[in-house]
Amino acid sequence: MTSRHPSARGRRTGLLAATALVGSLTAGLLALPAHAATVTIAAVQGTKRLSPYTGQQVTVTGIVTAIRSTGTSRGYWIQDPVGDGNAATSEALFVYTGSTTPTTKAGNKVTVRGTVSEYYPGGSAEGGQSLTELTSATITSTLSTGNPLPAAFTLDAASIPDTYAPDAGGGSIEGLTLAPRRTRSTSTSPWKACASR
Ligand SMILES: [Ca+2]
Repeated sequence: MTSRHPSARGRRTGLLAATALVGSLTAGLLALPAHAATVTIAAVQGTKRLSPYTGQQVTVTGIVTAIRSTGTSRGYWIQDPVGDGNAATSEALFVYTGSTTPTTKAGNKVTVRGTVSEYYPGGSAEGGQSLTELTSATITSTLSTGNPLPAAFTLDAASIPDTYAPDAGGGSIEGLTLAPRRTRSTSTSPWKACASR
């Protein structure tokens, strides 16, 4: 005998199926990558040691200035030719591609989506400074090619804070007396570790 009204068991099965469907949809939505904020390279670099976007996916645009095509730390640099007028923020950013040779070329204006990461040569435990870079990156658009490269910036005593550019009277800093304020020991050379990356 059939009934026009679903049985209690049928209603329960339907509810379970609907619940499962909602659960699947929710899980699918949660699995989608977070929206990549479109920001400037200067914003990614920030004014402090670590990027305010560390761990987040961002989209940036810049002109490719150089390619590193050998080793296991390949990638390319992009630079904002305009900048934000703030000397405390870098206008360039390294896009890490691992062992994959970048296919883009210097002079290309590209839009890149990737995850902001802080890379510590030798590991964070070594105490060195990190390099802010993009990882797991994809060039989503090449806007133009053959762009002139941003002018080179000369690093000299006037462009570096005195703290980091001691005055050696015009000579080498090799002869200056060190004045360490704390001690630490290390068994691994960060340079060796960096070279072996
Ligand atoms: Ca800047």
